[in-house]
Amino acid sequence: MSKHTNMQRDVLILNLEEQLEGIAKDQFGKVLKDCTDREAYYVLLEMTSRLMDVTELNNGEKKIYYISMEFLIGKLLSNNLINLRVYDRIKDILAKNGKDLAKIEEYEPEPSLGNGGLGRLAACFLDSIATLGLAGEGIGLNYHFGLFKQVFKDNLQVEEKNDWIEKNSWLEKTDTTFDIYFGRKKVVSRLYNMNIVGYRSGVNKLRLFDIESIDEKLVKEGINFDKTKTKNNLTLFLYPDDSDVAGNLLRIYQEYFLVSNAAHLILREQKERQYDLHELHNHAVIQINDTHPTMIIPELIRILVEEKAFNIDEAISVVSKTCAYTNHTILAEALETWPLEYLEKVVPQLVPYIKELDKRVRAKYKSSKVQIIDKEKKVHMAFIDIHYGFSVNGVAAIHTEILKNSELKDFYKIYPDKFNNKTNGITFRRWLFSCNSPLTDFISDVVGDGFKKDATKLEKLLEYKDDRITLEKLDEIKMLKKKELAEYIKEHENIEIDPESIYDIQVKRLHEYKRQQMNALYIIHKYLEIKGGKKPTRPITFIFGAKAAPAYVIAKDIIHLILVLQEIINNDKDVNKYIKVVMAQNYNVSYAEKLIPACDVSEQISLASKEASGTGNMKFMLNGAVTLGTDDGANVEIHELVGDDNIFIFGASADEVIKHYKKADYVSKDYYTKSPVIKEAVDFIISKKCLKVGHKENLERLYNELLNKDWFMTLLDLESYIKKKDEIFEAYEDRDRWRQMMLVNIAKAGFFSSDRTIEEYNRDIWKC
Ligand code: 9GP
Repeated sequence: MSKHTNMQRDVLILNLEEQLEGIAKDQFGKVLKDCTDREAYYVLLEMTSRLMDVTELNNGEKKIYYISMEFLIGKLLSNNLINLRVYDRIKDILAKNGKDLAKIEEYEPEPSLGNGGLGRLAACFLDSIATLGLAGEGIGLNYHFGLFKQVFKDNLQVEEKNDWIEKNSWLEKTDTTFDIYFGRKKVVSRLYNMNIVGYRSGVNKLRLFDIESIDEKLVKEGINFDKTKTKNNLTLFLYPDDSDVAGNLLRIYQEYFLVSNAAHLILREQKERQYDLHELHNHAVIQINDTHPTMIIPELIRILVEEKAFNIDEAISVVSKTCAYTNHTILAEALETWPLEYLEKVVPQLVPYIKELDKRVRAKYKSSKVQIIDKEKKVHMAFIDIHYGFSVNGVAAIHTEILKNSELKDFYKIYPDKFNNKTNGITFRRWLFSCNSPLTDFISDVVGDGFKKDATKLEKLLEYKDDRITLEKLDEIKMLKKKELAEYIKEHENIEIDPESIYDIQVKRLHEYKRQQMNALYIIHKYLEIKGGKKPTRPITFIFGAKAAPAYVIAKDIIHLILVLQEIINNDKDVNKYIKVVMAQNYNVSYAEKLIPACDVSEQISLASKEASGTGNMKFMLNGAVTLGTDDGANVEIHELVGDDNIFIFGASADEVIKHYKKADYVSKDYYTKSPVIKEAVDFIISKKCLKVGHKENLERLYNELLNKDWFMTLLDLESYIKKKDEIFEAYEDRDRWRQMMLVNIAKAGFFSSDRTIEEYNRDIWKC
């Protein structure tokens, strides 16, 4: 950081109070004390922006461009204050003026730019890239209504538009516009910037592209709009319904809009810095986040050939050395394949280049399994990334092994050196310092501040594993967070929960492979046990948070079942003393920040082999929750780190599951018929009790799905899940052991800092 900027910052920080008063006076003609919380929020927004303006941009000869359809950044105020190192002082000044930062923050709208783990990971990465002082940018889209807002009506999920953009926000409108062509059709884009400030470091930018001709009025009811009006709808929603052709085409429009803007931006920057484009790979590295931005490869090649006088060999060579691909799932739904016909309709100018890339592969490799365009004329986007990128990485050790040995094994044979693993991580700035300041302060008191820069220093906590006072304090902090959550849930869901109960939490996207339905079946089992006279030792609160994709029918049926159970159980006087169910409405980052610090049991129960990594599992562990999970994704690494004594693992292994798929020998009905426990729980879904409060159509469909399809083998693991879950609840009663487990989980979480992950990306892939 230059001396000049340093000085400006120091002056601002020295006069924080004066500055805040000045802004309050200018904006609202009041002293800070008299401002409402909403006004105070705008004062802080302005103050933070000023501080960021005098923080130097991270700079370097080579820049990282992280292109992603999603950036689930969450609210930014607290995080920015933490990273700018003024959080405590601002809190004190506010307190002096009778204000509470937590209340003020409630007025910050949460940006709706992401869906789940993929987008949240991108946000953590931006934080870590900036923190490590690397020059790096996120490139994404500025969705006006983003991912839908979830409301529950009649025990069903209803989707509403999420109107999050305010006039006064972190978004800064720039003068940059580009002409983007879809064949001969032109649209004009506009660039918006958001500052991403690193912890004790410089600033980077998140670049968000919008369309000038957007028309919000297209959205009439809920989240419905005319999908064919591309000139006006491109940046309305993230993941608009793609269950029909128009929806598919719209996705392609969005993806091309994203990458064409990215290509323009990157090449413009190269020109401004007077770099030779033949050396692009020495000055830029493009990380392709899942297959959505894959078209950046043919698009860059096209521009280099058509506008920069490259020959095709040169263009392919330099682009291949610049682009790297991260795979975030083995599920087919995110390994996109587009009919060539659709690409011809939307981006005809790109098709000759895709065909050329395909032709070159065909000339070299005969196997039909590695061809970009298959016999049905479908374009396999991931295959473009693998053939024409220089790195392919998975996001947890087991996931990368599955890619190498199973899903992408034909590619691994061709390009063994391209494959590498980068186990995901989370930013501790948000998932500890900001969401759990009592725990952060306590850890600082015990082991010093070192862990704030080097997360592995958390291991020092292990020295206190037998220290009663430390363990009791951990428990006290957990209780404090559980009480805060109870108040929040009372206010937002109108459900009373008991902080003395065990909080068992499953929050993540709703998907059959994540098996929220298995958790629901356990709850039914418990309910029936209580009805039969077997009471749990201590009350349990089962908490869920999940959005289902609007067109994903079974996922919505699962939400329906959980809401039905919530109604039945919470209103049953014989039962609600012992168990309660909470389905949090509109689960998002802000809600996660309240749930995670309060959790006792972290549910990570995906069908082994299907969860690429998971990152919620890391956040829970860091906040002292104990994992109940399968040996899947990053759970495997958590298991290795904390050891058998500090985690509860159950269910079929990834190898067993993969064998079942290969042999196609899993029949869910066999498990149902053989086990009275399973039968009783599954039958309850269509019992009179459920049908009285729920909808026949939804409940019967779910029942039939479980019995006749059950693609993600819920019934295979249900009995071992019930057994392990009973065990973990029993373990909670041994308070000394539980507290030690909490401590070990926190102490071992350092590995999962996204600073470590980004260091590895930079060491092995980006080399900045
Ligand atoms: O489902 C994976 C999740 O396991 C992983 O943690 C996350 C970040 O790598 O990506 C998710 N994938 C997607 O959301 C879509 O591929």
